[in-house]
Amino acid sequence: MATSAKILSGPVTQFGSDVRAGLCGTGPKELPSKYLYDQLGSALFEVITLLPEYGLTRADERLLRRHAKEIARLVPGPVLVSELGSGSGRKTRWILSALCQREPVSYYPIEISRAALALCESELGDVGCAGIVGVEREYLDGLREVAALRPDGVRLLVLFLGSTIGNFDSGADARFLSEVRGVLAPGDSLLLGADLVQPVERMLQAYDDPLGVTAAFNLNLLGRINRELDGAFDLRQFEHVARFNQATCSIEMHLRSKRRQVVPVRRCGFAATFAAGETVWTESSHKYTRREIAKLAVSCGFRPEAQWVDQEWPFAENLLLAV
Ligand code: AVJ
Repeated sequence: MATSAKILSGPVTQFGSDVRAGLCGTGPKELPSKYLYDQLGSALFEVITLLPEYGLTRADERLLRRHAKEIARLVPGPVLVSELGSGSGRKTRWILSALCQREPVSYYPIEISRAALALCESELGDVGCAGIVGVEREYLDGLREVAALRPDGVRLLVLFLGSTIGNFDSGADARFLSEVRGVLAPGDSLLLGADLVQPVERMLQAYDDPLGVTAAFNLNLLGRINRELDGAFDLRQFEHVARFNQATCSIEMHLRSKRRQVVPVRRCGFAATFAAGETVWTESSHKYTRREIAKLAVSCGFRPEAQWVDQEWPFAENLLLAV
């Protein structure tokens, strides 16, 4: 390569090595969806939650608002609340305020995105009786740290909202929930939000909106590689693709190369080659059935205590008790 003299291998970050692994092999290219959420990506996701075609987040919030009191009643105190992925904190407000009616609550959002943690802390700062401690870690590492802080006699309530569980590959959702269960003690609980199957056209619209916000959210991953790893992606040479994978019952997002191109990622010291039409898989969003969630929970050491489903958008909130 002519430019090889300019290529420097900087410090290898996890992001850098994941990007290299995802773009360099001979098989299908992929990038982990967790990297969609830098500051710009988190802001774009917030806009997605406002799209008429994307009802998921609003359904999640409606359920939490409507059933917060009941949820609080089903989770006897005192509790320490931790959340896997803080999101903006808007949905969590309802649960925290309901629990706070009873006694002061400590809240530990766990998030690898510092931008998301900051949003959440400012959003929830005024929920008077909740002490907020952001934990900048991968989910399980963070949860282990939080569990170690639990005072005697205090139960853990873990929130895993927004159907982030759907982003794990099939099988990986169960492995992840089992690991979460392994950190918990009997009597602790997990509040799990999961998006449900609906007609394919409606699911596709939610991930390929006419305003192009989801396309921007997806393409921003290449922009992030440019910014953080000194990549040379021309975002106009890629397009957003959303498709439904029948076999895994998930909506997949891909980025498709419009032409053959070779793209240096200078900080990682490699260049990725794309054939015309080649795709990079960036996210899977599995859609569940109600029974599937209950079965999954049981197989991972939880007892389903309650399930609430939204009337307008098929989304299920599940209260699971660690047994
Ligand atoms: C926040 C992971 C639940 O999978 O629906 C939204 C992310 N991706 N539009 C989802 C997302 C494209 C979202 N989750």
